[in-house]
Amino acid sequence: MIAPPGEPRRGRKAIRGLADLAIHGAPPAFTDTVHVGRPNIGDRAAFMGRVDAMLDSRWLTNNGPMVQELERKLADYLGVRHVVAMCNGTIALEIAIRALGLKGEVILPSYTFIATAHALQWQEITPVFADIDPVTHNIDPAAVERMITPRTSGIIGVHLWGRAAPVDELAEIARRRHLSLMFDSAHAFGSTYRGRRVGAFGRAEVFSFHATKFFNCFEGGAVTTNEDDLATTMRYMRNFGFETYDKAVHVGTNGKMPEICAAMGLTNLDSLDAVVEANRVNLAAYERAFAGIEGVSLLRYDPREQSNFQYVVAEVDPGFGATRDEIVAALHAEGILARKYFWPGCHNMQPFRDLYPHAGLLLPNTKSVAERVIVLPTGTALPPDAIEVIASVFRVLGARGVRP
Ligand code: T4K
Repeated sequence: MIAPPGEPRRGRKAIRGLADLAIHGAPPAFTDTVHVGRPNIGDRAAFMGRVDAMLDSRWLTNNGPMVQELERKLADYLGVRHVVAMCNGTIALEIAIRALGLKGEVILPSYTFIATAHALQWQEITPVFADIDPVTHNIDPAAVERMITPRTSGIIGVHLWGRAAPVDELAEIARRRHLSLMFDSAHAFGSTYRGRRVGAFGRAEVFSFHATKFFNCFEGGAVTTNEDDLATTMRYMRNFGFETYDKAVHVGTNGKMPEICAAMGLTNLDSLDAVVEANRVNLAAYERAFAGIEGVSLLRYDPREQSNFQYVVAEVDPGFGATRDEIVAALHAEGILARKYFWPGCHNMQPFRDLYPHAGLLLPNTKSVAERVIVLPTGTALPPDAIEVIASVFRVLGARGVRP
């Protein structure tokens, strides 16, 4: 359990004015850097036991027993027929996109991690960026509808920050316009939409189990689906297209999850509840610490839904005493590596910036949200007094600005 924040730890400086800030020459609050993506690590002895069993068995990869056990447990947990484990979320996206037969143009938000867009462009499919809802930060169904052309083959919804995308509205558009709908669910492991766990929506959903994710397998990912044939195709595709020895039936790649990653996943699955609880306690502490700071709001999670709370997202109003970038610079100077996810939006990064130079004209909400978000550290490795230090940086900058 993570202790609630209190006064800075003995020896940790208090930040009461500009002179206390590291950007003005004071010593940093943290010499051991505090990261947004610090991995959550389950029971080490249990993990080591699994590694010993794996080494004894001399079965290290290629759909081994631990991968199969992980797939079964994940299918159970997510309430979906098939979980196809992969080596990472990006390859899982690529395989799902190919197995669904997407081509031409596919609509997705620009406000997402760049892997969502790369997975399309890698296969020479045009990513068409639709704007987001400025409140939820998720793709706006009305914007999706506006971007459909005769070349559109599908929609990728992203459950950003672990809050479900507008699943029903997207499904209705996909049905009416004869498009395939899939989800990038990299952030949403354990989250619910209308009480049902994310994982069985659309034709397929894609998870990332990267080290920085709330549930991690070192590196890893999975595609989930209720479609039997699709699952079979993806199983072949992740193994060079092989159906059996000496018989390839599809174009394929190497998307296999190794046993050591599944061992980590099985171990971390056992401490999932404790990690969610730590994130929930951290978020409540952030909410208390930021309560009196005008001009900064923390993203809210719908209390009717389950969430993993793995992202603490602060939004800085334009009228705040310091800009978003000044705050980030001040936090970095204190040894707190807050992040500007997902600035500046995929459409402003290469190759998309050169390929689709006018994409930004239809993305006003993406621009304004990307310019005001700061993602703050959470998770089981967060030092207990970090939240109060972070809030005091915001408080001082909000009241005084950055310049003395
Ligand atoms: N779709 C979406 C919506 C995604 O967010 C992602 C991944 C994907 C698809 C693709 O899934 P994968 O192919 O990755 O499975 C990080 C992660 O690398 C990336 O997985 C994640 N999204 C994205 C949101 O964040 P970066 O560029 O921020 O940097 P990274 O991974 O170097 O580290 C972030 C912070 O975590 C750093 O301050 C260092 C710290 N860290 C990192 C690692 C790996 C640790 O403290 N320990 C560690 O072991 O991308």
